[in-house]
Amino acid sequence: MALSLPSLFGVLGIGLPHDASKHGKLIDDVLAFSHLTDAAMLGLVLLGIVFAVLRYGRKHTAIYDKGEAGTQKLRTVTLVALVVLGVDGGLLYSSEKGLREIFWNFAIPASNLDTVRIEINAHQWAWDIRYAGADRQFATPARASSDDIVVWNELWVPVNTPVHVQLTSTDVVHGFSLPNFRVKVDAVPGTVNQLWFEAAETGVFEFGCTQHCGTNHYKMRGLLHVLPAAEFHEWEKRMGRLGELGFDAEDVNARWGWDWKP
Ligand SMILES: [Cu+2]
Repeated sequence: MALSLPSLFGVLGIGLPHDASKHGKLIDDVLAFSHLTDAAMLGLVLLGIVFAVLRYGRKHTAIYDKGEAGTQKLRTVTLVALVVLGVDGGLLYSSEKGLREIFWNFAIPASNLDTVRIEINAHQWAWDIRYAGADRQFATPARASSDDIVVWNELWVPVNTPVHVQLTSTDVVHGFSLPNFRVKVDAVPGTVNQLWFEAAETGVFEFGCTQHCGTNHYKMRGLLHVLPAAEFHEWEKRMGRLGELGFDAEDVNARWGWDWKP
């Protein structure tokens, strides 16, 4: 393991969770920049205070300064303000760039034929998860689809493939969060929200609810399995067959999916 600040934090058990995603670095870089500039500004302010205390002590008499134009003090204050504006502007720019080009750019998963689409119905206190199966059609109250895969609190996705999630809630606001992939979005009753991510490595990762959604909020902990693509497709086929075995054309309540939102 290369010696870096994140790896050192990992050993100490502090800092961000391991980034297992293709684009998480964009978020981490913005955070690192923010923390470094915060630390630098804090350092400068502390240095100034320590210097003033040591240099002047109790002997110094306060001087009132109105900050007249052209004075050295005003120039210094203007320079500091410009640096702060520059840092904040840089942060705003890189955050917006990452969001618009990647995280909120749903044209990326939409234009990839391999993208795995998942619908999630959050409720107190579990995640109902639905995959469309081989026919790529989600079961809706208006349309039966016999091979949908429905699972609880566990997600399976292929590595190096976009995963596009649309989700809603049937009771209160829940928050769907995948810390290892640096994405999260709220599940809100009456509306469908979405996120997408791409796993860069296989493994098992946690996801959870980030809104305190009631007494048993803690139960909304789930596992995300990232599999090699071939293994994922095997899983998909096997689960699709299981879905067909349990399919009941009369059971409209089981068809809680919706037409995929473009
Ligand atoms: Cu919740």
